[in-house]
Amino acid sequence: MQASSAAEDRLQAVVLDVDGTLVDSERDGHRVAFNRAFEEADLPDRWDVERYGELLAVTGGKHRLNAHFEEQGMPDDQREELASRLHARKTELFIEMARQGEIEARPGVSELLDELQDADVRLAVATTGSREWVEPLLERLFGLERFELIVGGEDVPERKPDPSAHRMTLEQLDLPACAAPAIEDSDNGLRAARAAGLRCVIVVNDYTREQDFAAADLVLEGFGRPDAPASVLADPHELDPPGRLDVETLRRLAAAGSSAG
Ligand code: XBP
Ligand code: MG
Repeated sequence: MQASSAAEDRLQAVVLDVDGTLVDSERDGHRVAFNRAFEEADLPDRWDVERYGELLAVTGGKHRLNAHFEEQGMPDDQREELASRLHARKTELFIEMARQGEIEARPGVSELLDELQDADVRLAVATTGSREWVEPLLERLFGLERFELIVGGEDVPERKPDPSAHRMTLEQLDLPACAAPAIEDSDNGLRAARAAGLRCVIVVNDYTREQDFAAADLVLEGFGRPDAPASVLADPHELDPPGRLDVETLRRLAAAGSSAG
């Protein structure tokens, strides 16, 4: 076995986002479930792909509903109640979709998680989504036991871009930020991770491709697979990933993180 270098030893955990990162869940998952909840409640509202993209600036499903109804001028107490009710139903519908296999892992994610586990890198999740659906989804796609820790939207006082979820994750892992880079898909996720001091890899998706990722440590088009390499969109530390996000690249990032602060 190859002896590990000091730089390699610095990567101890990876802090993973769920929505948009491990799974492409927004457009064909949450959006669809929100629309079904509107329909069941006999409401005329429907979120098309573009409208939902605008609303993604608001993190957290209940807050997204509230923002939408606020735009319509609905009184506070009425929209709070409606948003809570619809969000609860949307969550049930999304769990059904997850259990039926309608929400898929992004290509290359399972391979990366396997590789991280084989390398004894700890896996943690820091998400703005509710653990109520996150857990059944992760169970179905990857097996829940892989993840040492899941910090969900209900566990923190503020949602991303606030750094609470990443801070809590680091505290519970009991690791310095340089040992645990984050993987995110959006500017909100990037801001949250960086504000908590974590290095951050961005894997873009159709909703986030045009966002500002100037503060990211690596920006990739996808996770990549040996037979389907992903383009590198930005690589300020010259990590030079081999067409996919792999453990070696994350090790180099952790080493770059500790020297660059
Ligand atoms: C994800 C979210 C979530 C989901 C829906 O943001 O904002 O709200 O859209 O989940 P991130 P809930 O990927 O940055 O964590 O309805 O459970 O909130
Ligand atoms: Mg996300």
